[in-house]
Amino acid sequence: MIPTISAFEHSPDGGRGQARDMRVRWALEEVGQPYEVRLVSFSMMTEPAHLALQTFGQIPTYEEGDLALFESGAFVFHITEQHPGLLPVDKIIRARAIAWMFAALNTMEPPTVELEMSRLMGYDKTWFKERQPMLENLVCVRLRELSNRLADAE
Ligand SMILES: N[C@@H](CCC(=O)N[C@@H](CS)C(=O)NCC(=O)O)C(=O)O
Repeated sequence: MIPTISAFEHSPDGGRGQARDMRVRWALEEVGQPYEVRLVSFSMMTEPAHLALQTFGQIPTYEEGDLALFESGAFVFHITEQHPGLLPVDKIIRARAIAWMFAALNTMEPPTVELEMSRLMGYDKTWFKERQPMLENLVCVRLRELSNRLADAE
């Protein structure tokens, strides 16, 4: 069954189809699974047909036969369960790999998205100059912690 994902027709940064759908495309391509992409406009994202697939009116969405999912992390996890090779088989190592998936989504992504959204949407606001260094610092702290962990693991 060929899955279909949705992506931005035009993203706020002027891109096309290159937002949180990227991680899903990456996982599908790693396992050699062909897929289709439905590009949606911001107005299409508010329509009932899209809201039935994504409660919050966002992209990406994932459809595969009778299965419709939202949350890109859930798509990637689903893909790992359908195809060997992305997650380790050993239970302990697999659990650790899943913890890193959550770390990417819950710990690394929020500050980086916050920083980028502030740059995109807040550059003309009065708070921008004060807030930006705080957001940059938080991203740097997280990246340093990650880099230290990787260095320890080598
Ligand atoms: N946690 C969701 C986040 C989805 C999300 O924030 N999508 C963005 C594009 S990457 C979006 O649709 N933004 C438009 C909006 O929120 O109205 C996921 O990972 O799927």
